[in-house]
Order: sequence, then C-alpha cells, then structure tokens
Amino acid sequence: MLHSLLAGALLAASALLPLQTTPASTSDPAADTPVGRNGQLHVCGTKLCNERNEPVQLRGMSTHGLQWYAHCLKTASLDALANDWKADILRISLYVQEGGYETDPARFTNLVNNLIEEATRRGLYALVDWHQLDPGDPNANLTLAKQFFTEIAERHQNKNNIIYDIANEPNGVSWSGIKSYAEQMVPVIRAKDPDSVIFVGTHGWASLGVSDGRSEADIINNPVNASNLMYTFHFYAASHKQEYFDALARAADRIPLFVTEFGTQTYTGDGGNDFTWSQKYLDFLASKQIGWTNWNFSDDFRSGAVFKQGTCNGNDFAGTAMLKPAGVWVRDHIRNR
Ligand code: IDC
Repeated sequence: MLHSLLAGALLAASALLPLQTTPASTSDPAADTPVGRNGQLHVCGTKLCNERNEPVQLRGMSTHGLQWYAHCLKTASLDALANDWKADILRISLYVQEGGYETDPARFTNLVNNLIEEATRRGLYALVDWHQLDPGDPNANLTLAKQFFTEIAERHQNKNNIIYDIANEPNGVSWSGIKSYAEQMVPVIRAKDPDSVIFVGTHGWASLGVSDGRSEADIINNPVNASNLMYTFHFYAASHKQEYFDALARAADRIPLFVTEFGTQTYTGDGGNDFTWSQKYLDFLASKQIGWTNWNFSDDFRSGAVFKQGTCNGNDFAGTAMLKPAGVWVRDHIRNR
C-alpha cells in the first residue's frame, strides 16, 4: 500500500517536471540551455557578451500584458517556447497602467516572480519589462518603479539570468527626461543586483527619437551615465521602414542596442504582415548580433499575437498548427539560426 502510494506520488511529481531535452549523459541537466551555455551577461562595447566575453544574440518572445494574457504562460506554452521554438529569452511585460501593476502591486509582483522562476527552470533569460506606455513619461511612475525593481532585484539577485528593462516606450518626454529617470533607477537596481544588465527605452516610443522628429544623436551626445546598460529600439515592420531602419543602422555601431519589441505588422500590432521588411531588419540585427524579442506570445485576436484565438485555453502549443502567419514566421526565425 505504502509502496504503491509512493510510486503514485513519484509519478505525479515527474508529470509536473518540465520537458528535458538534454541528453541523459550530461551531468548538469541545465547546462545545455541558453543560460547554461552563456551564464551572466554583460555589455561589452556595443554588444551583449556572455561570461566568456563572447558576443551573443538572444532571440525570443515578449508576453502580452500580464493583466490580460497570463493564462497564455503555462507549463505547456513555456515548454514549447524553450524546447520547440528554442528561444533564449522571455520578456515579461508588466504594464503599469491599464489594469496593471498600479492596481495591485503585490499580485503583479508575485506573478512576475513566478514567471522568472519558470524561465529560470528552463534555462531562459528573463527580461523584466516595466511596461509604462500611458503616461509616456517614465518619471510619472518613478515611485512605483523604485518599489517594484527593489523587490525584484532583492529577490532574484543571486540568479544569473535576469535583465531589467526600466521603461518600455517613453513618449511625450525628451531624451534628457528619460536619461534623468534612468540615472535614478540604475542605482536602485544595482544596490541589490550589482552585476545586472539594464535596458532603457528611447524617446518616441523606443524609436531612437525618430517618431519625435529627433534621432539617435540625442543619446550619443548625452548617454546615460551608467555602465552595463543598453538602449532599446522597437519597430513594426509594416509601419517603420527606411527612416527607422537608417536610424537603427547608424546607431548600431555607436551605442549598445536591444530590440525588446518588434512586429511583422503595423504599430497597432495588427494588420497585414510585411515579411520583406521584417527580414531586412532581422538580417541586419543578426549581422550586428543585436538581440530581440517579438511582440507577442498570446492568442489575442490581432495578427501580431502568435497563437490563434482560443489556443491558450488548451495545452497544444508546439509546432505550427496553432500559429497565425506571424507566429509561423517568428518561430522559424528563432529556431533556425
Ligand atoms: C498593444 C496591445 C493591445 C493594447 C495596447 C495598449 O496589443 O492589446 O490594447 O497595446 O496597451 C507597442 C506597445 C504595446 C502595444 C504594441 C501593439 O509597447 O503595448 O500592444 N505596440 O500596438 N508599441 C508599438 C506597438
């Protein structure tokens, strides 16, 4: 009786374990994962480097807003992202407004903590995205940002896979306003997690200023006074073409960049896909080893949500059957390097 009870408990426990793709001969099962292979990252010149000081290009997915699509982040979908898509990184999008963090800090912090653990278990980098958007000036949420990142950095300081993004898409704010915000936030995080890489959004909705009629020169001439920091760039290929591409191309050799969001469609995250421009961007990013996370890993109705509507209610996420065209394309670009 006791014996069969024990066997049953063991079986139940093993059913909960994430899928292992590592060969049984490997002594450390976590070794053959993105974090196992690369360890703690740091900024080296304009690139992101692994613990052996080799440049790495991370590729992966951004969640949708956690307040709406947390149910798309479950064992089967995260296993698919790690093992079938072969992603390196999960961007965890914590909206501040629109029903996000500000409405229940404890609940949302807990949710982010759990997702960090899920990413860590699978050997993925966890990009913690403070998804401020409206209001666009990150200074408007400064007190909340300090509170949130203090808790996250305190709790996860001993992990080697956390990247902090302190501002998703600043808008309606000058570059110097963002720089001032960053220079207040960086010490708050580094007080708890000194070796962490920190990302900060650029002006004009992370367009390097282009959407504000500005340019990357604002940043190059007046960089954030901090080490181990990268600037973010977002593009939606059907909306943001030559002018945006040119700014990215000019900036790539001057400042450390990471594309924390892109879509193959318009800036609404919806509409037709422009795979020609998407390919042009991704080829360029690969040539410069600039990492990226695609928007978004959910089954929202819009074309940029990779899963067909209703997928997240089930447990079938691997392969292409449940994917919209953008999902098929992006999965392919993550899997096939
Ligand atoms: C969109 C979501 C949509 C939501 C809207 C406003 O897809 O459900 O109603 O935000 O919160 C961004 C933003 C990102 C946007 C995305 C697509 O960072 O929050 O998501 N986008 O519009 N920048 C450019 C495009």
